[in-house]
Amino acid sequence: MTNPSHLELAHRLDTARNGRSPIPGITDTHPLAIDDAYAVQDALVGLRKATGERLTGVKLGFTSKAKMAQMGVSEVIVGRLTDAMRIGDGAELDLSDLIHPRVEPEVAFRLSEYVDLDDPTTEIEACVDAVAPALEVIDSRYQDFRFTVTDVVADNTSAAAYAVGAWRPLGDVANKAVRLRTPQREAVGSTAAILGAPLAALHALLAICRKRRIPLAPGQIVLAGAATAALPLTAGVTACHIAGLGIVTLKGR
Ligand code: OOG
Repeated sequence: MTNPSHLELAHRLDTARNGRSPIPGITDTHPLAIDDAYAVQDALVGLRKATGERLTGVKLGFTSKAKMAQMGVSEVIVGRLTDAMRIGDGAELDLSDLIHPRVEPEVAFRLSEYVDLDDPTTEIEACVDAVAPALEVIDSRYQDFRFTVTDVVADNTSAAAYAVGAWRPLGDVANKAVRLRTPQREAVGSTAAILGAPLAALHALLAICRKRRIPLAPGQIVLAGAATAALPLTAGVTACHIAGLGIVTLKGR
């Protein structure tokens, strides 16, 4: 792709986020191949790193059938998390910094080991030491949350903010009840919605990080993808409860 460049598209998306002014989908006017979309995401994350932000982990998107159906897509995608997106358990999130935020209940994993992407025998579970309930706030930089898969990859998979509850040693997280409650609405589901089991999401992550050359380092976290469709994030307390893992909250204001 020669025109517009990856960096130019990254600037457009970053300006939309900073100015809280959503833009039309890139693919409304230009074709965008998946490799180019990840190159735009790299450039966008590079712009954030240039302002001093540090990478804190990765997130998967479209790991649940409900999400795929909600957004009309069918492939798992990966985005990057930074320290500027992290909010404490129970902490406030200023909604006026966001365009049209939505929230999702997720399972978070903590990496304790460097993940060797080039070693075919790498077992990603062995690189994870803890698990926690999490809330992910997504905020598409596209008008009306309308995008194609490649648009949303370029937009760092709509990543905006996240909160993680108390970590527990990695145990069985398959088939656990999940409840997301916002001040107005509730969504219930199961961790089975995450590619059948959250550990399957880790395998999908390894495959996609190998392909996209995204390093995974100790201390980083992995958001394994939503267990239900996303709900609008509004003022007040929003909570995600996962059976066996506990609760995490944030307060929109
Ligand atoms: C893309 C992000 C989706 C998930 O968990 O499926 C996502 C979006 O819907 O804006 O994070």
